[in-house]
Amino acid sequence: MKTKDTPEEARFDEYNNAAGGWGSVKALGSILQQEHVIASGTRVLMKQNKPEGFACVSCSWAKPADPHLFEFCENGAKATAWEITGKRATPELFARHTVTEMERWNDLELESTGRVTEPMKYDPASDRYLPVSWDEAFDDIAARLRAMDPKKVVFYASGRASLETSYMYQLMARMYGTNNLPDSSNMCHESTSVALPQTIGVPVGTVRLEDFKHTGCILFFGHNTGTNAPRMLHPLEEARKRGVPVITFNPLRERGLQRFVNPQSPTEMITPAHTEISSQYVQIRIGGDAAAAVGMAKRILERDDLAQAEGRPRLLDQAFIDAHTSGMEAFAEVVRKTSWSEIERHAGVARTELEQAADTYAAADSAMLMYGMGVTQHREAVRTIHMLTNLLLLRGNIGKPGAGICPIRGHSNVQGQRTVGITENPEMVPNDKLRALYHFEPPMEKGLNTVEACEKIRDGELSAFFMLGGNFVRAIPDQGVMEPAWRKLPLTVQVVTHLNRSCVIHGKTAYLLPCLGRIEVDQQGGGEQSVSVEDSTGCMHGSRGRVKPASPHLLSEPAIVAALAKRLLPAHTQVDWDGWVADYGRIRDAIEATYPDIFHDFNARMWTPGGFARPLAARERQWKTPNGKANFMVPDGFEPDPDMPADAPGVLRLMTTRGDSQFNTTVYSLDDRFRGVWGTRRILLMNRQDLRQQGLVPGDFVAAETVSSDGVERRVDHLRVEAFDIPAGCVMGYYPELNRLIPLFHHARGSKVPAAKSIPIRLIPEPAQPVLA
Ligand SMILES: Nc1nc2c(c(=O)[nH]1)N[C@H]1C(S)=C(S)[C@@H](COP(=O)(O)OP(=O)(O)OC[C@H]3O[C@@H](n4cnc5c(=O)[nH]c(N)nc54)[C@H](O)[C@@H]3O)O[C@H]1N2
Ligand SMILES: Nc1nc2c(c(=O)[nH]1)N[C@H]1C(S)=C(S)[C@@H](COP(=O)(O)OP(=O)(O)OC[C@H]3O[C@@H](n4cnc5c(=O)[nH]c(N)nc54)[C@H](O)[C@@H]3O)O[C@H]1N2
Ligand SMILES: [Mo]
Repeated sequence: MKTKDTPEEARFDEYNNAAGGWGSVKALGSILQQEHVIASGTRVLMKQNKPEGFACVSCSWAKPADPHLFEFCENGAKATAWEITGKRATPELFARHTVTEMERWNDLELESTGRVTEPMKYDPASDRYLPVSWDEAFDDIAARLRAMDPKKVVFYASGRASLETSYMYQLMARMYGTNNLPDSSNMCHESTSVALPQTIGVPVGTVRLEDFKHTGCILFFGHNTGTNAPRMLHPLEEARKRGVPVITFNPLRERGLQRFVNPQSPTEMITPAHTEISSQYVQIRIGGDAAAAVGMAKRILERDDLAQAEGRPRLLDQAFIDAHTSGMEAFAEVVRKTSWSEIERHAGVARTELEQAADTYAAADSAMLMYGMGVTQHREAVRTIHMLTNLLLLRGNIGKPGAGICPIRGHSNVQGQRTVGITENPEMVPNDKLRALYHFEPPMEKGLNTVEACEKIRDGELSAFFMLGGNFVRAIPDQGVMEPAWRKLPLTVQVVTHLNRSCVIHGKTAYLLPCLGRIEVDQQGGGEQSVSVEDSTGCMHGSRGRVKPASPHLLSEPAIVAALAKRLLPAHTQVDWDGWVADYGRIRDAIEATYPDIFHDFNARMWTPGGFARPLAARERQWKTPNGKANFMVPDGFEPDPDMPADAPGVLRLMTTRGDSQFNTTVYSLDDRFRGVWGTRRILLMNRQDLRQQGLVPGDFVAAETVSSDGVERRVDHLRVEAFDIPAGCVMGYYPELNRLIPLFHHARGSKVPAAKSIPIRLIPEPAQPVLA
């Protein structure tokens, strides 16, 4: 496999096949081979997302009660192969390479070393990680943490760890004395967690899998489903086959949202048949979603006025609006006053396209709205989610079958981690319950979220950073500023499966604590243990590991948290950490005692086929907002980046997204099959007209430089430009390679999610290299 990224040798083609189909079967075979796990991998995959099996470690999409024989997708299978890989990052590997040497490896090269097998501690004298015993590691980490001010210690979680681990982790942090519990959600769907409680009174989506069977229309904003939640193509395909329109809003014509060949359907596999996933594709400009939603609302209001005047049935669900909502008149007034030319300018599409979308939407008795990072990772993401919700409220599309809002979450348990208390916000924590159950005073001061933690690290104000999974240093913005600051942290501790950039850019004292993955058998004193996760639709699932652990030295995540907690918190003996680890059922009892509404009869219900659903007030049309109503929100403008407008001459708007062969910072290969990019990630995909205006031709090399006012140079050199079907002024490139272009202050108003989808950049052509004979 090619691991060195040499864009000169890359290939580009128009990938003409549909998502799924034989292409995905072939890609699956090659990853099993690459990770040396063909036979075992195939057996293991049959247990993926099955009742009594394990919950996929890739995306968080719902797991149906009646799973397909292959209830996994190509990318879920890749994530499985990556976890059960035959490759090992052993102490011998660490002995062969200094950390400075490993710093020069790219993300793919680092993680391709395989599973970390033993706990390791950084040794400054030899510039190497050396093996350390678990006891020594825990004793030293606990002693160091005890000597620190808890307010200067951060406990990050990346979204994969189970409900059981996450509950223990937040409890340990709070007993220690801090709410510094940021998680990957701070870079992901935090905009949702801020916007939805204001509008409909719940922090999560309201759609369940069964709604796909009843819906009359699906609106799809800013998500690359074929790559990032491929199993969702199944319910989408079923809805399309019933004739349900799917209207997609995306600057890129993503392959999976156009055509899908079901790899599980024999007839589709042998004939060129496929399902057209999108009935209308609105190729919106980056950041144009709020304007598009307002345009659709404008059309609906105009047609509703006419219908009223002519005595025909209304388009608005006035009964719902009257009984359940507040703020409709103020919203309607702004919409009426907003001109079509302003809407067209911001959305970047013609009025007729938005009118067509609005008419289709208004013709359906029920509609669902799904969205991903194309919506949440913008300066004005919260405003956009407000506008999308308004669109649903106009027609009563919350709290009835086949309707609702569906933020498509990222990591396989990121929503669940929030549910059991991983949050920096003490207002979201059942502090009374914690007090009563564990007899301690939980900290009430707001903790640090991701951006705030970065600011403190940059300013040299933190003492330690503990990472429960993830690759924080690589996932955050502004590496040019953050990496040097990171190295000054007195202590970094990482619970990991694979070597990544955060292991080689480390604090002064640094530990790697290798853990079991979810797919591995977890044997404890009380026998084989299982864990649980929450999916994107608020359903909880049990998950049991199936594979022999990658190394006999690994500890489970609950065991790691317990071992540290016992040493860190000697005074709090009320928690039977050892008993919890011996039998995870007892951790679930504790979760149930803390959150009885959601988790009653947790142990009995965790294997319910399709999961058990958490109660969602908005689904019942109960609004847990301050005024007890669902709230229409009034837009305060449409400019996606008020303080960094990308309309100046020569300035382009860059989105940083995932390719088809990665899970976040874990890069499986250098190809992005659906976009026809082979063998490089050092690339910018551009509109032809922009290329011409910049005096560039496809295949040229440029440096990208961020346009910002703070005087800091942010630049990535040697990127190849290629022509692509993307709106003028917009550019696509890959995360995490381009993260150093995002200024830390460039984040969503209200939620502080880094605005990874809209970075104003300028291109600087590289002088052509003389060809040597
Ligand atoms: N295989 C795989 N699965 C994954 C992941 C992975 O890396 N690999 N990551 C997981 C995680 S943590 C997450 S959060 C999700 C991420 O899944 P996505 O939400 O799909 O995230 P991205 O890959 O960043 O793609 C963003 C999409 O939004 C579009 N977009 C960009 N800007 C705009 C805009 O302004 N408006 C609109 N309407 N669209 C826009 C892009 O063209 C792209 O289609 O996937 C999860 N699942
Ligand atoms: N520019 C840009 N930046 C982004 C984004 C973007 O779209 N564009 N997306 C943002 C989003 S949505 C997210 S969620 C973040 C992701 O940020 P993170 O969640 O911090 O990063 P990941 O890449 O998912 O973490 C990968 C690492 O997790 C570890 N790991 C894997 N499995 C396990 C396990 O079972 N247990 C433990 N303990 N560790 C494990 C492995 O060592 C692996 O190297 O990135 C954000 N950053
Ligand atoms: Mo995410």
